[in-house]
Amino acid sequence: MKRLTSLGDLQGPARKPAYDPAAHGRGIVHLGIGAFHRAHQAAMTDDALAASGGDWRITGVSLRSTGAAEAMTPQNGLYTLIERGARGTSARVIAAIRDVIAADPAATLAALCDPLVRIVTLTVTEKGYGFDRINGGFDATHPAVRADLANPAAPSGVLGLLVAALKQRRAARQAPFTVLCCDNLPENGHLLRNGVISFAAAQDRELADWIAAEVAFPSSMVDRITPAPTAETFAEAARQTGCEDLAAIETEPFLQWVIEDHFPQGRPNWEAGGAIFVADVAPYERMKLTMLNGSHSMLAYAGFLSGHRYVRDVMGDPELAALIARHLQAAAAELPALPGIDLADYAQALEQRFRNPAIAHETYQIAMDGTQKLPQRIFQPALTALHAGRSLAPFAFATAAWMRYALGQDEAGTAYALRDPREDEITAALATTPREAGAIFDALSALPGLMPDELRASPQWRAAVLQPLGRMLTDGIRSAMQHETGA
Ligand code: CS2
Repeated sequence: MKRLTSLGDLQGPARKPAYDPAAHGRGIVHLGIGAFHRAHQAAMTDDALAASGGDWRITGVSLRSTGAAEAMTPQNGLYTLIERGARGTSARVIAAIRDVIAADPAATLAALCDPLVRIVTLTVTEKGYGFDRINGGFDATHPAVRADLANPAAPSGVLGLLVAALKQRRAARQAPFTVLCCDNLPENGHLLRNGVISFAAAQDRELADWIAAEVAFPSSMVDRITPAPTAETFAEAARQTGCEDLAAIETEPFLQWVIEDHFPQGRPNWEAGGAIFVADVAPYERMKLTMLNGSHSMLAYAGFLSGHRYVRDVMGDPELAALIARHLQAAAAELPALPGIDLADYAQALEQRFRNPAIAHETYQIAMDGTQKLPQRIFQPALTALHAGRSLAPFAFATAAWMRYALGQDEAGTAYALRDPREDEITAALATTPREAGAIFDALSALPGLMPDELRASPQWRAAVLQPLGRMLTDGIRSAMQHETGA
């Protein structure tokens, strides 16, 4: 079968872009060109190009791996986006990505310095930045941050590249780009702004002041459940396009992007793809992080330990489904009212999405990077529940499930990798710890910067986590879940 290389190759039902890609120049550099970007921002940019044109095609950057470039470069950036829902499957070919740079810091820096680039978007995952999440600013022990601090003229990490590019643009009297974070972090624009400014200040105070005055860092909330592609994804892409497509991605029909409208150098007409522009994204982000992502993390750990490979299987397990409903309700209770949003409806829509029978989303995929995810997903609402005197049980159960998961061995004794950037620290902390709930809680909650001090110091919280964790260790995850649900 012929490889997908141009829109003229397409044969089959997949929808084609409604514009001529060659007629549009580049305006965006995206750092972190994985499945999520291809299912989300690139699709919305494709809609914007079709509706309103503009020079907004994307240079995609993979900072370390070469897989995306190997798949996309021979295809001139084209790929099939497959949407799978309970009502069937549809596909479209996306042409918004102009080229891909892989593991090439010098080429990335050059792209960031192109005066035509007006926006830099990012999906590098929570661990990719090197933020100091407790004190703000950057974490000097993060490997990429450490390397770039030592050698700021030849950076390879996110903060180093952004600061070096802004420095060059300032020296050349070019306008800066707008920096748009699209990772699942609370107030992600502020976090990134603080990280970039403090990293710049470590080398050049004037540069830091210029960035503070001139560069926009809008926050954004992104949402689309996107599993890693499988052989079935590529087979479906071939049916849909008549071509071999090694960059194909599959995702759910749902798509949401809420963005602060602060783009001094202009932006694509992302509204055409359904983006919503608001003055303050923070409450939307909190809603999504604590309800969708919080219940996702809980179901990932408890589901994985119960032997469920996919989220849809978790939803078919009555005890887990009840725990998810309970978690969603508890998370909603910790949120401020959002005009126009009914949180009960939002919860119901999430359960529906998790149930999607056509999406094979692995619990093991969601379980990765727990130390980077739990603070905003679980500990933040746990802390507000503690302050308000509301039940801690749902958040404590999720934390216990993560702690049980962190032992790295399932109930049948099979070992698995945690796939967490702090895996070595976790393993070291647990190596000398007896298999007892209190000892495990103490060892893991002592990981620096993980659990807010106030929560860690609360005897009520400790007791709330120890109950289910103790049951998981002595009677197993099923019995702990039954106890929670009263089954
Ligand atoms: C998931 C998210 O892997 C995870 O941690 O919770 O990737 C989730 O699927 C997305 O945020 C949905 O928008």
